[in-house]
Amino acid sequence: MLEKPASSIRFNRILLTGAAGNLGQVLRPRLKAYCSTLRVSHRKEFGPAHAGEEVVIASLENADEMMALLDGVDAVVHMGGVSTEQPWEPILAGNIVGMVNLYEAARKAGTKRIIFASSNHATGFYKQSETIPPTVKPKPDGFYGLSKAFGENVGQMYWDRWGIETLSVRIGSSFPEPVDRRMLATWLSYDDLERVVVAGLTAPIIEHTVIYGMSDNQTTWWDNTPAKHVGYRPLDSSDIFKDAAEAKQQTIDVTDPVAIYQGGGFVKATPHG
Ligand code: 15L
Repeated sequence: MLEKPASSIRFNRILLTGAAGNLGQVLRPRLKAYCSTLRVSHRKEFGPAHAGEEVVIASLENADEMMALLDGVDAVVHMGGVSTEQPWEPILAGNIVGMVNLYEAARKAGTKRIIFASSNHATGFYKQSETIPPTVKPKPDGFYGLSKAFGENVGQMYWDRWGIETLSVRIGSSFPEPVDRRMLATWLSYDDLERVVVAGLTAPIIEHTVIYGMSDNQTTWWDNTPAKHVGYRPLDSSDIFKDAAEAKQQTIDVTDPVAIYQGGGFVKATPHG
């Protein structure tokens, strides 16, 4: 958790979707410092509100529930939806229909800014031998990555047509520490996750910007230079975990697509039947 200046409150109400998910749970105690009220939502019951919070149960695919969820919301941190490769139906409901429902509700509620948890899997079929900027065309590595590329386009369209600003954060691997060699390149520490979200919430102008959610790792496949105007500067690095990660994974099959493409195991995931 980062130290906050006394004057860090900038919003009346922030909505955090997917508040009971892995990264939602990380952000929930951290976002409270930036708003008078933090509205936290999830599709199922997930316990009581903490001080300064409102709990709302809502499904992304239910347009009426999303309208009620966005009522009175100034800014959204959208961590909800499907976060792994899965069959098409849940991805269609949560990440395609749900994304449009979220933005339609935001438009009608007058919400001005959204931080969208996109994913590196929107560009998972670029090679690990490349270093790409966030401006490259998407190369999704499955239905999940495809839905994230769609989500980024939703953010673009709602900026161009309706003036809602979005920071699409192509999150790498946000875990307590990198657990394999791939994550030495893709790791995003929890403190840097907070930094990139807060940068997106507080930068004066975002329009629709795409950025990779990555720490300051020595090995990297992503060059965030085109998104420098967001003001995100990572302060953590995977380097201190390098020896441990390499010891855990002593050999690599360089002919395996998992080791060739940035998406790693997602490029071979087959939950599609
Ligand atoms: C993601 O988008 C997933 O949500 C997360 O669970 C990780 O697997 C991550 O990508 C990754 O690429 O490591």
